Amino acid sequence: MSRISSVLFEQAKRYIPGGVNSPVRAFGAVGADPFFVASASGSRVYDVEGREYIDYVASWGPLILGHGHPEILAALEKSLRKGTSFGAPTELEIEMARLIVTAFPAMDMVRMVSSGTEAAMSAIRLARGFTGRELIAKFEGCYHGHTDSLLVKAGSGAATLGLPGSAGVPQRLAELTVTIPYNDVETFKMAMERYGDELACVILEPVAGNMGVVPPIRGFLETIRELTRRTGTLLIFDEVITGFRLTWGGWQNLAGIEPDLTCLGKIIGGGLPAAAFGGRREIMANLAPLGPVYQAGTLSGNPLALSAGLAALNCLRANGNIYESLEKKTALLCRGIGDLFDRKGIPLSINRVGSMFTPFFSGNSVQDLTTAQKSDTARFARFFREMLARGISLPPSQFEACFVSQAHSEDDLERTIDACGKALAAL
Ligand code: KE4
Repeated sequence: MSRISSVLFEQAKRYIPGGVNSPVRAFGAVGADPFFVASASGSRVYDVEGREYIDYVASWGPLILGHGHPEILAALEKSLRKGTSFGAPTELEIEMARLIVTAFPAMDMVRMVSSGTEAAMSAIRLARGFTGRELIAKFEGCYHGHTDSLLVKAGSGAATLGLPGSAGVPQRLAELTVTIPYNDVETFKMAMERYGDELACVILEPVAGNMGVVPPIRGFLETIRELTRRTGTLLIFDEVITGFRLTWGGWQNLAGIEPDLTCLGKIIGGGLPAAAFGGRREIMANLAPLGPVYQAGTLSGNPLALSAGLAALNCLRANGNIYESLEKKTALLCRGIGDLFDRKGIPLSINRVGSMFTPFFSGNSVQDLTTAQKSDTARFARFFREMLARGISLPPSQFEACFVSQAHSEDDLERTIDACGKALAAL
């Protein structure tokens, strides 16, 4: 790592726990210290010593257009001149809400918040308020932000009442969350048999990104939709990553499944803090000030964040073939990487959906958290460090998603594949 980053990291650790404002940034999972970013543009990030990296973190998903997209910067400059925050309604909020409900037919109404955590936390509270039920269900390996009810891990056995997934989460609260293995249809059916009538909601990532990329197996989402409808349990799709990542709208549009509530984030903020949750009018009408479920936020619908988000979404909408282009670029990259691993005889299982992918250091197919955790994380860490040394910035964890953006050129992809070949030779 660069000397200046080392000095900055020591300084940061004096004032900020672990030196970072979000744990994964500390590079703990890859046995290195983080580089400090000075700037970014297009597909590149630059560290404080001027080193250049081709970036596949993309701020953990938001930057589908790349860093510093000119139309987003222009929108921000224009918005800045009018002020930064008012704590009062603006026309931008109507424009964003209208765009979202048009892109997501399952949503009649939407409420803006400032993070994916807030979106999921609020959706859970709304589901509990709407149904009058307390139990909720989530899937192991899915991450929905750090709200207590969702920082819960599986108890003993499948479809059990949860255990705290973090210190500070009360056992009694964790027991209100049922946890089920992802893609495990039979266990889900058993959970619905046992708890269905008590469940306020089932929440999941329709394409998981937080155990690494894990797509739903055939029939998994359909079964969840059918059984939750039968028991009056609300289905919440957490599309914070997948919203506008894989198509205009969400995975729900491609899967033809209508959840009752949807959480959004990342891309809709264009790199600034904006997120949202929305759903059917009869459910959303329970939110304050209309109804009894309280939810609020000082910077919810912030004009700067919405200016950036709307600029990003309008770029995506105007560029009809962007998703096809991202699909092709990411497929080319993953094929190139896969071929190198095959030639080297190193076990690799790449899961890819559209422009999000994870190279699992495993010879097995990865369909859930258990199979994901069988990956050779030590070897992934060495690969991460070798790639970083060759100017490629991957997410610093085996259990995250890499993202390709519109800004990644064919040359970037070729350079990444070339760096991968050299990194493997050094492993
Ligand atoms: P935030 O509160 O971090 O904005 O969003 C939480 C969240 C909710 N739902 C999904 C599907 C998410 O992926 C996230 C956050 N994603 C992580 C990375 N996978 C954010 C990175 C971090 O924690 O620093």
